[in-house]
Amino acid sequence: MVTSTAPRRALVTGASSGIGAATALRLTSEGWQVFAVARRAEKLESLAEQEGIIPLVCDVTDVDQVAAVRERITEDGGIDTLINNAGGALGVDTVAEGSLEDWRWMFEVNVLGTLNVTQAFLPMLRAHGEGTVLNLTSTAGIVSYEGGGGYNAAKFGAHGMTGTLRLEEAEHNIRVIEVLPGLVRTEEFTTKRLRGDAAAAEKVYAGVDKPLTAEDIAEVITHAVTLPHHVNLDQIVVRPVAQAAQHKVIRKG
Ligand code: 8X3
Repeated sequence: MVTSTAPRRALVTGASSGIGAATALRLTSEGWQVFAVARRAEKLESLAEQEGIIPLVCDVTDVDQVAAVRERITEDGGIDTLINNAGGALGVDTVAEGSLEDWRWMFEVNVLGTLNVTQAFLPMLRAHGEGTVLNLTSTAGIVSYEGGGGYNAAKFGAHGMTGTLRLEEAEHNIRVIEVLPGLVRTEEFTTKRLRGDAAAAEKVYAGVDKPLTAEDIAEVITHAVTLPHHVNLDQIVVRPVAQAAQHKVIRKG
């Protein structure tokens, strides 16, 4: 049942840093109640200081842990919005040389983790009557690039799943939004992808005038999920002006 005057309530995955953390903070600043999910308890601690954020430690790929989170959130009044942000990239290897293990991890977190959390919360969102699912994919989910390898494959997978979900859930009045960021500079994404090589990570953004920030994406997400429920921004591709296309990045200096 829809109670339109009640504060909005969201679950944000991958909330311990980057886009997830920025989104949790931004939504609470707009009066939302946010359940912030991440694997790393210590990284969630600082978020928990913000009024309106309830931190929950959970690995999105673990069925039992996600079920426990759902129970906790059910007791606490449920959610109307699910933001599947958890994900990531490992490696920039060619397809010829990519590691099966890296690919498996990327499929686990980007595709199967999103599937697992979505399946757990769909009944709650259907019962609410005006549910929203927002999946953070990537421009890597619609454009292949050399070295994109497993990340391209995983994000194409998440992109495909998001489209299917939109078709299947419209009859339950669930809107499904996909946000596809391009070059976003966050504290962890590229460093993790490049296995801690900070100098190589720095080169990704070298000379780029204003790569996007986590806060930029949080603003886009907040806009999309606070529009009237019948308005569905199906797919939002967000790039910095300096990245006119995946292969065309303007660098100065
Ligand atoms: C991140 C965008 O260009 O690094 O999802 O693949 S890119």
